[in-house]
Amino acid sequence: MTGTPFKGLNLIDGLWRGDGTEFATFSPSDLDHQVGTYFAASPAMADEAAEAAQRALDAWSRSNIQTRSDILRKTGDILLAKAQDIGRLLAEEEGKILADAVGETIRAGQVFHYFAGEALRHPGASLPSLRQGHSVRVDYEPVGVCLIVTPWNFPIAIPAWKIAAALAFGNTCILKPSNFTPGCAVLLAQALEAAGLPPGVLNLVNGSGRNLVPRLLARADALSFTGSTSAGRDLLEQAAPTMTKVQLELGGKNPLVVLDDADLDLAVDVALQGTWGQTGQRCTGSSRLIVTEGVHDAFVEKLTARVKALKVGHALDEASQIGPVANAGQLAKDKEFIQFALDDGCELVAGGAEIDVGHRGHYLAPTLFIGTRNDMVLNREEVFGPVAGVIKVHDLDEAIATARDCDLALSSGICTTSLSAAERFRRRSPAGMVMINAPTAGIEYHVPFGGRAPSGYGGAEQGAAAADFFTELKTTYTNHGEA
Ligand code: UN1
Repeated sequence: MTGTPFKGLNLIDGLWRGDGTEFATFSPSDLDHQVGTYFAASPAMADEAAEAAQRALDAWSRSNIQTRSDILRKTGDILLAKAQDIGRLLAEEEGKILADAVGETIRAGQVFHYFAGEALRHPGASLPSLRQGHSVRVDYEPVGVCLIVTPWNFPIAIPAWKIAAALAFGNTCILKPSNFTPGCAVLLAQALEAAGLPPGVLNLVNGSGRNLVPRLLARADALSFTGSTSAGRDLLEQAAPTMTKVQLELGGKNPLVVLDDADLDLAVDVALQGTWGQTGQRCTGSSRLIVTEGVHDAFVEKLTARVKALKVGHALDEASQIGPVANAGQLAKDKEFIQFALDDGCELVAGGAEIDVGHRGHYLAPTLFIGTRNDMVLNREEVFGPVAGVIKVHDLDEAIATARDCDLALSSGICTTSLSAAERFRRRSPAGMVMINAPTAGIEYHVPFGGRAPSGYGGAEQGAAAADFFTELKTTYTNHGEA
């Protein structure tokens, strides 16, 4: 796994710039492997990026929708054509297994194709007026310069779904990706440029979020952010004085309920994928497995065997089912939660420690605790790693009460063969998304995605809902005088 590191520059006003302080990324699968070299933009460069986005806004916001659609479609074509190469860089830098990384790149390509269509279906309406000789029309105008701040866990899909939507509706963008995974953001910006996006419409700045984001935010008209709830709350406070439009996709502590009548094998599959898939590093991942007592022991037995059998390994090793934890900070956090669970007296039935897979990486065995209670730290806070606990309950009502007893409300799931139990759970779940006999993670781009506060704020992303955030309403009354 050697070779020359990928070199990713910043893109400001159509120029690829290698000034700024150099920094490197290393593969979490093999810490001796440097994946990329990047350049942390200076505050002055951030200002230049914001000014470029402001200058480009007038022409782009008035650009022909066919032009926008063509650029988005071509970007999608490029991402799909290069999915193997982009996926490989993603897998090396983030640590998710190659199949998932290629799949995520394909998803990003499809997102661009979807928004190529949305650019043409730009919303708007013309209505009769209550007054004779008048008419009313409702237009959806671009918001302006959109600051896009994205995390490391979906380094191409999340930038794609924010940027594709922003551009479709005539906004310009500044992208500030996670410092752990800037590679895909560079490749995405290159794809947009190759597809014909004019200079300044998308600007990319790498570097310290603490230094750059407040500066960029002060010059932006909107912020779309995906990350932790605490970082989101902080950004919301920063945006308050200027009342800058803010969209936040934040943490989850997603319950998966398994009832006595569930199809047991399906429930085990759903739990396994939703909880440990992508090393548990998804805000939509299941982390509280709430199981009714009739099926509890059988479920735990089957699930434990499957969790123990999961093959953890290098992201590029075809045999791997789960890659490493993405970075040292996240690994330390995962281990801290394992310790909290042990201190609370939970019973460890799988994993619980780092493992040696023959590379110097952040490898943590998929971890499962049983005998946990909903009021324990393990079940209160987002872990964002391959660590989860089972909570035993008596029946559906206790399962619903337990699922609801949580500050976060992103996704929730239930495994049952009872239509009425599923419907009862669906109605009572406070989460923005409910999955029935399906993992809590794994979302589709043509429908709204988002949680309710404090898991989300400012409206959903993707699907038809994307237009709500990336446009501003204007209602026009015309007295044309024609009776
Ligand atoms: C998915 O579940 O397919 O950061 C995507 C996250 C989410 C994306 C989840 N914003 O995990």
